[in-house]
Order: sequence, then structure tokens, then C-alpha cells
Amino acid sequence: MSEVKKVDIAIVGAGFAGMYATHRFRALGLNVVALEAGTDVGGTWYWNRYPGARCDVPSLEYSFGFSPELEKEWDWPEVFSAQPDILRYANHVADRFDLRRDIRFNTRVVAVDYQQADKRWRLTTDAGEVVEARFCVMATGCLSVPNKPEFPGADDFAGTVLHTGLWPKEPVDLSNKRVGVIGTGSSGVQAIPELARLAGHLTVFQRSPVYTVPANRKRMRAAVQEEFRENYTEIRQMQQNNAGGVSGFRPVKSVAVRSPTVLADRAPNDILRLTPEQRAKLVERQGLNVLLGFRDVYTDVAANEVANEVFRDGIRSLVKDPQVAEVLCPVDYGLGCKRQVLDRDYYDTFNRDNVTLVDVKAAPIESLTATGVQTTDAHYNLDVLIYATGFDAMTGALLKANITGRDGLALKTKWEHGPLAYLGLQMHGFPNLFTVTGPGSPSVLCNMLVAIEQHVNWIADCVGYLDANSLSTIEPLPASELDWVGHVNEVAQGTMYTTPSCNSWYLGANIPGKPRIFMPYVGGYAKYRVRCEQIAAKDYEGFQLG
Ligand code: N01
Repeated sequence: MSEVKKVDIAIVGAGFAGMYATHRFRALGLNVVALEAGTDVGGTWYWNRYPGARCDVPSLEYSFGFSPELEKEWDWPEVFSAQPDILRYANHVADRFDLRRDIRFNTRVVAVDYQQADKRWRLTTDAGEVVEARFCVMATGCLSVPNKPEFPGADDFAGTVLHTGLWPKEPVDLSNKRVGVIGTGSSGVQAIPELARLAGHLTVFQRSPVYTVPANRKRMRAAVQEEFRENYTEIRQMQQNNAGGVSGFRPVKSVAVRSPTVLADRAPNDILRLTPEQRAKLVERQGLNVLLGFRDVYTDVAANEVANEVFRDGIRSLVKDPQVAEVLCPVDYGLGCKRQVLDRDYYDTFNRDNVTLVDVKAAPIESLTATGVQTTDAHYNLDVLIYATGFDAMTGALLKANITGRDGLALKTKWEHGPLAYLGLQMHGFPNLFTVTGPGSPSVLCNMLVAIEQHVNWIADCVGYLDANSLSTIEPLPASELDWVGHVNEVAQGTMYTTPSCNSWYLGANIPGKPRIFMPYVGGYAKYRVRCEQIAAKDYEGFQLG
């Protein structure tokens, strides 16, 4: 057996969370190691290299705020960056702060066990290496375990199989190929227009149609970036006080004030206050995005259905073949149930001659064959099959790490009926183990970079507090996590996220057998941050310190 490496803090993952944790804990003078399955940094942006992958949070906000020097030196080429640019940024951060010397790549953690006698965590890797640490920080990401549905005959398919969330680093040649893609969530919607351009023929296997709106395609203007740089201190502060962790900062020096006509066209608060003619006119002038601006669409089922129907009419006007348009119209759920999807040319893609849409809700996939996909009513010949079937979100990576806490309690057992955690930061029975953007925190409902920094800073302060007070362990009281999970559920009720017709990965509904629990905290980042700070200020109220 190889030598046991002993550190103060073991970090699992070297995406943005693991990277910042490495930097932050090192700055405390602690001995740190991060263990990463990939060959390099970047997490989500390392694995999701599929054509069309990009972020839908503006890059000037979806970037680290801990270093003014970093803010000054980095140029973003687009307002909403594509995956290669975000990965370049991750690499730049790793170089600039010399992070790689404390990261072990090609290293997957296969077990995380609490050693009760010496109050340390023991992490075992796929190579049989062992790391022991006083603290363990799971920076494993919310969307990092790809979901690959098991179709009968999957092993028989002789063509190339890819998953958007595990896209190869090497270029994939799709020219003249018959390509199939399963899934029309954010990943599928981003990939499909690009795949249609690259492939000989593209067959889209759609189970649930999607409400998607055009993404912002603007190049970054140097003057806008400069204005952000001048105001970053204030902008980072504004992020801290916003429900979504975005500042809403509007450059005034570098962007012309919008004309009065455009302002007059902006959506009023409630869609129900408009006549059908006014709604149609608004969409005609401003596009489908305008429907996302109405408050009542997210709180009132009747308003929601009005917006859904206006949206469906929009799809009917964008897609030339009326039968195809009808299949693209979502009817089983409403706007606001799932993560809002943004696209570039999605609906227009279905007007192309080399694209076929297959409704696998009407005729489900029966099996894969050596040559393609068999549905209940036809066979589709393919050279390449792409899964854009999402992730075992929020709990997937934590459960996959095989974490066992005090008294041999497996996290899998503790979470059998759904994730039970305090603030999405810690679990009772797992002392000194922290989760970054864990279930019960705002995470996926806000700017992830802001959420990550807040969690890592909170954990670092907590570790500092323990040391300053000669304490060795912290874990939540059982009642605290029950109360918090109750609160997380309570605030999600009455929103479109939890209507009975809604089946999203937020609810675990995309994974067969996963408990139906709304996992992220919908109460807003700012409120959540304040709560975390209050708890820390009250000597970690609700936690048990020892
Ligand atoms: O995954 P999804 P995703 N047979 O779960 C279908 C973030 N993200 O990777 O809805 C047939 O949303 C499934 O159908 P259905 C973002 O937070 C962000 O696309 O279950 N189809 C659905 O259509 C996002 O929400 C960005 O009926 C099957 C699709 O696969 C999250 O990641 C970009 C199936 C999965 O959609 C996940 O998005 C990309 C089966 N057996 C991702 N199983 C941006 O920032 C599943 N499907 C822009």
C-alpha cells in the first residue's frame, strides 16, 4: 500500500469551487491537497466541450471576485462566453495562483471515510492512494455526474457514442455522418444547431419539448469591460445583495441610453393585464424573451398558461412545418418549471433539410441496435449517437464518492429519502466534512461563482474559528438540518418549480427512483448569505462544536 498523505484539508474536485478552495485554504497557511478526476482544472467547463456549449450568465459577473488584479488583467471576448473561453480563464487562474502544485489530476476519489478515533477523514483514490485530512471539502459540483439512460441493446450499437457532459478533448469529425441526439434540455438545445451545421444528417430524439428563448450574442466591447473594471468593488457588493448573485450593473458611460420607444415597449408586471392582441404585438416586436419578464407567469397558474400559449404560438410562427412545430410545443408543463433554456437558432434548425425531429414521447425508444435507434414505430440508422440526457444533479457526485461518516453511517443511507443537510454546507454525522454549493443552498439558482466564493469563504472562516477557539470538530445538530430542509421546501411551494405537472432535475425527477424533493434553495442568494453570516456570528448557531 502506498504511503498515506496527511494534510489539513482535502478537497475533492478542481472545478471553480475546488480551485478557489485550494487558493483560499492555502492562504490560511493550511496544508491542502485537491483531488481531481480530470487531467486539468475547470470542472464543468473541462468536461462539457460539446459544440455550442456556453454560459448563460454574463462573463463579467460569472468570474471570480476575490482578486482585483485578476479582474483587471482578464479580457472576455463575448458578453456570454463560450466554453473554450471559460476554460481558458480557469487555466489562467490556475497559472496565476499556482494552483496546480496542490492538485492531483487523473485522481478519482472512490471512498471518503471518517476515522472516528483520530477525527480525521480518509480519502481513497481509484489508484489505491490514501489521503488523510482533518477537514474534507467536497467541491464536486452540482451537475457533474452525467445521466446516461440504459436502453436495451445499448452495447450492440456499433457507431460512436458520446455524452455532452463527457465530450472528448480530441476533435470529433461529424461531417457526412448520420448523427442522432437524445435530449432537448439546455445542453441539447445548445448543441443541436451546431450539430446540424456539422453533420450530414441530424436526428433529434425529443421526449419533452422545451421553452427556449434567443441568447444574447454580443461581442464584448472594450469600453463596457473597462467600465466594469472601474466599478468592480461596487458590482461585487451588488452581487452579494441580489437574489440571483448578479449585480444588475448597467454600464452608463459606454452604452447609449435606450430610446423612449424601447422603454415603452418593456413588459409590464402582469401578463393578465394585457389583451390577447397586446400580448401578440409585444412578442412580435420583442420576441419570446419578453414573456419571461412578467411577474405573474411565475406565481399564477392561469397567467402561466396564458404565457405558455403565447409561447406556443411563437414556435408555430418560427417553424415552417406545422406538424414539426406542434411536436416542438411544450404542453405538459409551464414556463418556470425547469431551468430557463437559451439558444442560438434552435427553432430555425428544424427548418433545415438535414434535420429530423422524432417524438419519443409518442413513440418511445425501444432499444438500440447495431445500426441505430429503434423506437416503437421506426428504426433510425446512425453513425454517431449523442446523449444530451443531463445529470444526476446536486446529490449525484456526493453519493458517488461513497462517503461514510460517524458510526459507519453511509451518506447513501442518510439520504435515502432525499438530501438532509444544514444550509447545504454540512450534514449531521459527518463532522468536519463540508459541501460547496450542496443541496439546500441557492447554488444552481444563482450565479455559481458567487455561490462558490461565499461557501468557501464561510468554510474558511469556520475553520479559522475552530482553531482560534481550540475546537476540533463542527457538525450540524439534527434539528437544524430538519428545520432547514423544511424551510427549503416551504419556500419552493407555490412556485412553478414544484407544480404537480413539473418534472425537473431540480426535483430529481430525471433519475428513476430518485426521491422527489426540490433540492436548491429558492429563497434567494442575498437572504441565504445573510442567514449564513448570522449563524456564524452567533458562534455557529445550530451546529455542534467539539
Ligand atoms: O440536462 P436536462 P441538460 N429518453 O436534464 C432528455 C445546466 N446547463 O444537460 O425532459 C429520452 O435539462 C430529457 O427529457 P425529459 C443547466 O442548469 C447550463 O440539458 O426528461 N430523453 C431532456 O430533454 C441545465 O438545466 C447551460 O422528458 C431523455 C434531456 O434529456 C442543466 O445543466 C448549458 C431520457 C435532459 O435535459 C442540465 O441540462 C448546459 C430518455 N430516457 C447545461 N432521459 C448553460 O449555461 C433524459 N432525456 C446555457
